[in-house]
Amino acid sequence: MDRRDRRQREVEAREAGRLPPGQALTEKWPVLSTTRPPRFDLDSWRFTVSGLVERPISLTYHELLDLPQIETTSDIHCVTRWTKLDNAWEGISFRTIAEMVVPTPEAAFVLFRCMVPYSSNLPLEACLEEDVLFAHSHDGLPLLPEHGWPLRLVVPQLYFWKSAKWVNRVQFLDKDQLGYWEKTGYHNEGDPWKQQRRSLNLGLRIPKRFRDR
Ligand SMILES: Nc1nc2c(c(=O)[nH]1)N[C@H]1C(S)=C(S)[C@@H](COP(=O)(O)O)O[C@H]1N2
Ligand SMILES: [Mo]
Repeated sequence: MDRRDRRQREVEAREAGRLPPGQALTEKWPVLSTTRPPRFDLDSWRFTVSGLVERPISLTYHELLDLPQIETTSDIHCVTRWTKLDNAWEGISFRTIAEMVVPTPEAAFVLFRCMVPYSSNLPLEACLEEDVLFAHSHDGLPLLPEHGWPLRLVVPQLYFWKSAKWVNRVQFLDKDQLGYWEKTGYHNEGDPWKQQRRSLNLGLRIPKRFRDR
């Protein structure tokens, strides 16, 4: 695809209302990671869900793949201003996991932890959107290690930093606990359509009426 085609696609995406403000279209799939992919042994790898749930689980990769699988197609919006349309994901719906563990009535937030020092946080309600999943495949192929294999979270409605790669621990909580980027001042919500890129209320003393969260 040459540059004019790309421009044209971008114009079309914008007109179709698929490009959030401040975003540019990319055909490539950039890698954005604070670390290298982890080295690990898939046989001893476990996916654990704990915290405010009635039935905590610890699943092997095999057990995870035996759960009902879903396929979704969604767009990626990275806060560094690239958008990649029409990503076909395959994996396990967050809803499936939630049904297995049964969150207690107090559970209102979820913290996603990884095999590397990275985390992201979300309200439980946001996790229960239909197209939120733990993905192992993208466009029909297993994820590459740098894109999060063996398992990554995908939260299409929010900036992609929420979509933790190499996710292996999920904690249901009553109080919100900030993730890796949220702690450094990224917006806690991260809605690309509202350009919720950074939060104004960390580090700086900004009067409450000017804060965006
Ligand atoms: N474990 C982990 N997950 C992560 C990140 C990271 O550095 N480590 N980066 C986040 C950010 S900022 C983005 S934009 C996406 C990038 O995913 P990609 O490298 O597959 O494009 O992963 C998110 N999940
Ligand atoms: Mo990002």
